[in-house]
Amino acid sequence: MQRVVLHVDMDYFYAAVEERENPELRGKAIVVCMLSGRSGLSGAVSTCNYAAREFGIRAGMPCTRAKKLNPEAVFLPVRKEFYTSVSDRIMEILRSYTDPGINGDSFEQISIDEAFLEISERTGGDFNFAFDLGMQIKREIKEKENLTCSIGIGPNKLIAKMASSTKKPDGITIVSPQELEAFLSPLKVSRLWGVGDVTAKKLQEMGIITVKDLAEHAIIDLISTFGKLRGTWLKQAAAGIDGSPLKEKDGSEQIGRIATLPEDTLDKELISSVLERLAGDVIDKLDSRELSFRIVTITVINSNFKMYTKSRTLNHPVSSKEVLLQVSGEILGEFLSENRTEFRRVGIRVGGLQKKKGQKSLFDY
Ligand code: DGT
Ligand code: CA
Ligand code: CA
Repeated sequence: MQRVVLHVDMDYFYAAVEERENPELRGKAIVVCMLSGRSGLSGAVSTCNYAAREFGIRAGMPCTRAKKLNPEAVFLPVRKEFYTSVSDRIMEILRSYTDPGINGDSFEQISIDEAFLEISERTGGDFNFAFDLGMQIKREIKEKENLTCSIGIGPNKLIAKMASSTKKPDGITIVSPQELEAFLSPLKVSRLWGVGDVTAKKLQEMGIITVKDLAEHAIIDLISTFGKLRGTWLKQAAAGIDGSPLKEKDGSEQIGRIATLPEDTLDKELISSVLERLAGDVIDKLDSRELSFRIVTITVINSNFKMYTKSRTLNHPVSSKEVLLQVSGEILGEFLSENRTEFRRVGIRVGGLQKKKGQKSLFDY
C-alpha cells in the first residue's frame, strides 16, 4: 500500500494562543518575548504573529530591536506551561486521527507545536482521502481550540514536513508521489529538512544550489565530501526518498482503544461494559509486548462531539486488568458526576509504558 504521512505545524503558536486568550489583541502585532528578568525588554523574541512579521520582526531577535521595528506592537512574556497544556490537548486530537493497531508507532510529536501522523491505512494510500482528513483535522482544531495550523501530506516524513511549511498560515499542501519531482526540483537545498547552513554552504561550493542539482550529482562525489552515511542520505533526500518510521518520544508511547456506545447515554453500567471490553483489548496488547503501564487516561466524547479527557498516574507500573478497570471506573464516576450531556464515545488509554518486571497485584497498587 502507498504510504501516507501527515505533518501538522501550528501557526505562530505562542502568539496565536495569546491572541485567542485576549480577543482585544486581534489584528494587532503581537510579540511573545523570553524576558531575561533584568530590565524592561531585555531578552529575545520567542515568536510573533503575522501582523508583527510584516514589520520584519522575527523569532530570536532582541526584543528591543523588535520594539524599534514596531513601537505599537504588544509585547507579552512567554507562558510556557500554559502553551504546553494547549499543546497537550491538540496532540490528543491529532493522535485520534492516526492509524490504529499498526505495527510500530503511528504518532510522533516533534516539538510543542508539531507532529507526524501515519495515515496510510486509514486513507488506503489515497491522497484525496488524505486531503479530506487534513481538512477535518484543521476544522476540529479550529472548533475545539480556536487555533489554525498548516498541514503537509506526503509519501514520507521528509516530504510531509517540507510540504507543511509551503503554505502558511492555515494552509494544506499535498505532495503525492506523482507530484514529488516537480515539488522538490526547484527548491534550494537548504529547504531540505535536515540540511543546515553548513551543509548548504559546502554544497554550494560544489555548485549544487537546487534539489535538482543535488539529485543529479554523482553520489560518489557526495560520499567523498560528506562520508558514506550523510552522502547517501543527501542523494536519497534529493529524490524525496525517506523510509524512516514514526517514533514516539521515549516513554510517551500509549496504547488505547476507543469505541462508539450503542446509544448516547449516561448509564454507568452500559458505559462500563464497553470500557471493560476496550480495557481487555488494551491488556491483550500490553501482554503480547510484555509491557506494564503507569498512566490511565479515559476519553469521552459527548453527543455534541465535545471531547474530555482525564488521567490518573499510579505509584507503580502495573499490568493487571483489575487495576485498569478499577481506575477507569473511578475516572468514569467523576465524569458522570460532572456531565449532564450524554456520552457518545468512550476511550481508554494507558501510558508510561515499560517492560514488565514481575507482576504487581492489586494489593501492591
Ligand atoms: P509558524 O510555524 O511560522 O507559523 O510560527 P511559530 O511561532 O509556530 O514557529 P515555530 O513552529 O518555529 O515554533 C513554535 C513555537 O516555538 C513558537 O510559537 C515559539 C517557540 N519558538 C520558536 N522559535 C523560538 C526561538 O527562537 N526562541 C524561543 N524561545 N522560542 C521559540
Ligand atoms: Ca509553528
Ligand atoms: Ca514548529
